[in-house]
Amino acid sequence: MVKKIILDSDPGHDDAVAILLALGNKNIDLLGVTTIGGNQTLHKVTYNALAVLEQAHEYKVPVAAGCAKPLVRELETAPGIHGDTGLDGVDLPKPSRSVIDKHGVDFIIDTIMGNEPKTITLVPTGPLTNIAMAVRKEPRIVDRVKEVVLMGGGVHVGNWSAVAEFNMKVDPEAAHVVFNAPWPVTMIGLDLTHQALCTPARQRDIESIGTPTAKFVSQLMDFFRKSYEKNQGFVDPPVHDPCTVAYLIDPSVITVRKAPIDVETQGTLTLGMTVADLRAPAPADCHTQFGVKLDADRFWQLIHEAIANIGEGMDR
Ligand code: PIR
Ligand code: CA
Repeated sequence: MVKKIILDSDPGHDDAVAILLALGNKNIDLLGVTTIGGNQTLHKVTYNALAVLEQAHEYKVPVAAGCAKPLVRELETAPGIHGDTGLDGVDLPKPSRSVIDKHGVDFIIDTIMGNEPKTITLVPTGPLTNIAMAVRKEPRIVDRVKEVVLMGGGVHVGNWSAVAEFNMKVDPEAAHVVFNAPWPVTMIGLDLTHQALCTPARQRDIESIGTPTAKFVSQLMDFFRKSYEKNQGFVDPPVHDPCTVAYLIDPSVITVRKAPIDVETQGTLTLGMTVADLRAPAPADCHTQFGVKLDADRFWQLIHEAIANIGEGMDR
């Protein structure tokens, strides 16, 4: 079954791979890309989203710019990971088109309200500001979406503090709104995405496709590898964001566990921590779950197939 999704992202090396996976898989209907200040400023990540689509010769999927800053706090970007542009280290084509004339938050609301109930999946791969704003502006979207599958958080593991993941730490108040709205939320957190490691063998396999898009992904991974070695002490970089899309293409790629999850907004040491209550069993009305185990071979197979499908540019 084809799933209609909105990607809400802050490209970002791994966000770029998530966009390509969504574009290159026939079971995903990418209705639009909304952007959010995160890895870099809104202006830069919006340019990057357009450039990644341009790279894939995709000129129709609308791109709508969302919020430049978190709900309450100042924006903290991640230049140490993604560079000054947010997509350092790759040859980006200059976008031939611009964003649509609608705010990202309104694009999210109008798309959900304008489609049949329970047919749209939200896929946030950056800070949750746009999603929280949409919930506050049009609360009916909570009942109307199919589900939210987000990259962020982790069960008691962090990358931006000892216990907080970047997307949650940048806008903890927005994350609090999203996790506490009673829609189905699947958290693809660090404990899951740290299993999505781009080893040299995985990268060679992608390069073997031999197309411009394959080369582009390999350049993305070269830069991401260096960042992760320098800043996080990893040998191979974890490719976080496409895990969300992979789960939607084939749920068997990720084993999930139900548990109540909330977000810390007050803690001095724990700000932005996603707190999962692992006391079993999860209550009957539990609407949150998190990714536990990744089938890495299947994940990289999906990435490979999507890149191969894009080819020299897709016929769409
Ligand atoms: C931020 C990211 C990745 C690595 C670090 N160290 C910081 C970005 C990715 O785009 C992903 O969405 C999420 N935020 C992982 O924390
Ligand atoms: Ca991201």
